[in-house]
Amino acid sequence: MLMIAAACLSAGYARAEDGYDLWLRYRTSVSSSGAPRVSPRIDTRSSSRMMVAAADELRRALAGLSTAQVAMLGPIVVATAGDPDVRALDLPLALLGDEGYLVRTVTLARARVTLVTANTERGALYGSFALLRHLYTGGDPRRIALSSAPRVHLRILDHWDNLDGSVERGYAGQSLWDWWTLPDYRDPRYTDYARANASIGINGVVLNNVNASADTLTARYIAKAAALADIFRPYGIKVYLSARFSAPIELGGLASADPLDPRVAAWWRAKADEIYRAIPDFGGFLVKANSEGQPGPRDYHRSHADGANMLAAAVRPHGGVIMWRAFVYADTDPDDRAKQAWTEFKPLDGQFADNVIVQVKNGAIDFQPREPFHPLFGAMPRTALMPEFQITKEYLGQATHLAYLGPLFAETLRADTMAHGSGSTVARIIDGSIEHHRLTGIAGVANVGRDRDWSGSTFNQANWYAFGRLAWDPALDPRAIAREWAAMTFAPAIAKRVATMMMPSREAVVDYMTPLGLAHLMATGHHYGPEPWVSGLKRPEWNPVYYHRADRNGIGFDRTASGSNAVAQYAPALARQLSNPATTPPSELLWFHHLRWDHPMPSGRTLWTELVQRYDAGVAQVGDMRRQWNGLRPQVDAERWEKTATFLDIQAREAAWWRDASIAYWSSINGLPLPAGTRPPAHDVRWYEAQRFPHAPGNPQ
Ligand code: BDP
Repeated sequence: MLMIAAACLSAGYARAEDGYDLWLRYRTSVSSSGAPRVSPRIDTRSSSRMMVAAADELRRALAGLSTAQVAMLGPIVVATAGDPDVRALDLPLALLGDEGYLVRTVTLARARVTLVTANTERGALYGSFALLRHLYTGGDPRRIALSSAPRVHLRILDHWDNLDGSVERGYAGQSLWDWWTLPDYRDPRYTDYARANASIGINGVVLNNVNASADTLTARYIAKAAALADIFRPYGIKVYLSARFSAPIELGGLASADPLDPRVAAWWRAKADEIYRAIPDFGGFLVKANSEGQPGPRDYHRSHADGANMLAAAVRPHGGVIMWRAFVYADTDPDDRAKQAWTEFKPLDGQFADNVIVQVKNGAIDFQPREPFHPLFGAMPRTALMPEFQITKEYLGQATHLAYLGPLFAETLRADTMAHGSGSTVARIIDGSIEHHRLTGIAGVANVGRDRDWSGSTFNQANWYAFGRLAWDPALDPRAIAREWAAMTFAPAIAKRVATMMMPSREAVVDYMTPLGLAHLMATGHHYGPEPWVSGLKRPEWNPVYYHRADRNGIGFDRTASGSNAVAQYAPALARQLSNPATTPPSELLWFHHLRWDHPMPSGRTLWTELVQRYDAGVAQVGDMRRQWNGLRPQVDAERWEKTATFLDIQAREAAWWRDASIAYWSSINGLPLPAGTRPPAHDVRWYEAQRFPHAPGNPQ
């Protein structure tokens, strides 16, 4: 027995890491233990729950630093702008707003201290986390000068969690919320979840699926939401709920949910009042209406603005907001799916109440590995818009594929809409700097579940992290974010190498799944694996063939004037560029154009040869990541290394599957020989077509 224990200890068992600690790991290397070494002096000058949370975090984190580092840091003072000592220092706090922070080495009462300050306690909490980030990414504890304020107000995680514990498009186990034992049992994980969010500046959480059950709005579930809100409050996080538009019928016994019916409006007002009695700082509602079978105002021939504004009036007296989704495509509308949200929403510009923010997916279809930015950005200058990203990787290999999404998020945020002259990037539209909206926001569909490592894999944690950091400041560099994350998640010494491995990973997925602007070729329903051949489903836009339009002569979706003319939804200068294959970025080519298989590419190759080459590049990149990960083995703890290595093996196998199935299918359509030197697919297309994956996760029926 003793011998076993000793063996476990020497093998590092006592320090086994399972990813639970996320980037709040508070160890400076793989081998440091995190055991308290020295008690630093922390003076928060307030005993509010928020300041207690900040002090707890500082204490916990400083315990992982060396005695020398803690000594260099000196005492830490956390105080808001009203504190007389802070006032005397005359610091530049004005521009920090109510969430920004300033962390500095200063002299207070003749002693050198590290001061964390802000206009509000929430800012001071964020400043405390910024200080820890500085220290755990290798920053100097002696001379600290950090300052930052978020550029976007609502930084929100959308959970697609159902009341039965399942998670739509969730690949990290059951819902984190144990609805059944709430509100009584307050799992300590809820607090750890809040800490993680606060550390990256997330200040709102939508608790339930956009395909919402009306039960969420019953007194029983409001009490459960209130318990979570209470746990999250000291971490600066507000709770929101997805609202089912027809709830007045289902819960209220009304005959209709017509937004212009005064009884309906009164029902929602009473419901909002009830929620705010239980959750005084409730954030508001997120609504998916008239989308994929959900009820909405269109059922009563009212507009999306009518629906949103009616709800907005209900939450307005309490300071709440309505996040109204623009993810609509009607089964009756035969037009290009990519055009439908713009067609429906653009005419409503200027009609939404000022506590409504329209939530627009990053691209016009659906969270694909790559999509051009959604044409609504820049097209509704009199409406507050917030982008919606999908952190959970429904279409990017789900839990097992390593795809760092920082570059995907940044690509959308940096895209130039040209709507207000060149340089009117999506980031500058949505942060209010161009269109001057008071209400600004960014949402990400969470990848968090009850798995021990929260996100299904260590590297999926990086996507949660990157989302928060970019929501705070959309101008941040995704590579710098990857390094920061890797330094804290593993160790500063390997951060650069880990980031180097992460950076091309999303492009690799694009290449082996949907290269050159292809989209939505995934299997039906669960979206796991390739099914570009599917053509028999009821609605045209459910079929991959709708998106790629491949035939003997060519491939791609003509969205120019000779096709659906979706390009015309972009600003004229951009539309002109996108109308011509020669001035369309090759990465978006087949999104906008239907081209012959022998279309000459800028590389000098034909389109067919280039396509095959992209598949090969994607597969090769995964092999490369796997090799790089091997090289990192000595510097990563065994448990996290092994799981990642195994997942990379799965990814390598599945990347080859995607490549082979796709090439087999395209060649069955175009009848062309494989480009010289190409490895033939392992099987013929019929073999791939016969594969079935019942019970694939994330697809609750
Ligand atoms: C798609 C998902 C579906 C969601 C829908 C949405 O496949 O499960 O309900 O988006 O965003 O990506 O509403």
